[in-house]
Amino acid sequence: MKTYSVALLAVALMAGSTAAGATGVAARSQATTLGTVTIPVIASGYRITLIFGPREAMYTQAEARRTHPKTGEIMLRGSMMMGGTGMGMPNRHLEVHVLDRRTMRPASNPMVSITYQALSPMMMRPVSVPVAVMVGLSMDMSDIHYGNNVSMAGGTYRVSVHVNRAYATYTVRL
Ligand SMILES: [Cu+2]
Repeated sequence: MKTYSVALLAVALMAGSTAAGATGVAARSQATTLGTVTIPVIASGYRITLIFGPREAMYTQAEARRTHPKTGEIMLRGSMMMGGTGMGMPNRHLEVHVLDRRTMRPASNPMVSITYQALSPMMMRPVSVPVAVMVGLSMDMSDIHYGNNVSMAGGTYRVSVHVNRAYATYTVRL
């Protein structure tokens, strides 16, 4: 995804840990404009950046070779969320970039899982995001990231990201 605006006004960080021994970090975006949100946090040797933007077209490598799209993203693994019973059409793109904090280069082959949960206007159960591995069209491998299109109405959400044994929790107002 190309990020056109960083609309984050405030980020608060706090450290945490789980009984399992993973270490985590929480971040909060307090207000946003223009619908693009970028929140980086440092957790256990990783820089884990959550980005929300508008829905993206996502192509397999074969589709991209065949149709030469001009915008969107290439999927290296996984598949695009199409929406379906009980969940509206995807309206946003949720992606997570994972850098090795020491080298600030993409972590190699991290295990990434992502869930989100609406907190308001109505509390909902956590939903897990089918994680695809993507690179923006015309971007190089430094853009590699994890996530999918999602259907998320306006509201406040908690997004939890696990990267190997590290985790980060984000509170986002969309
Ligand atoms: Cu993406």
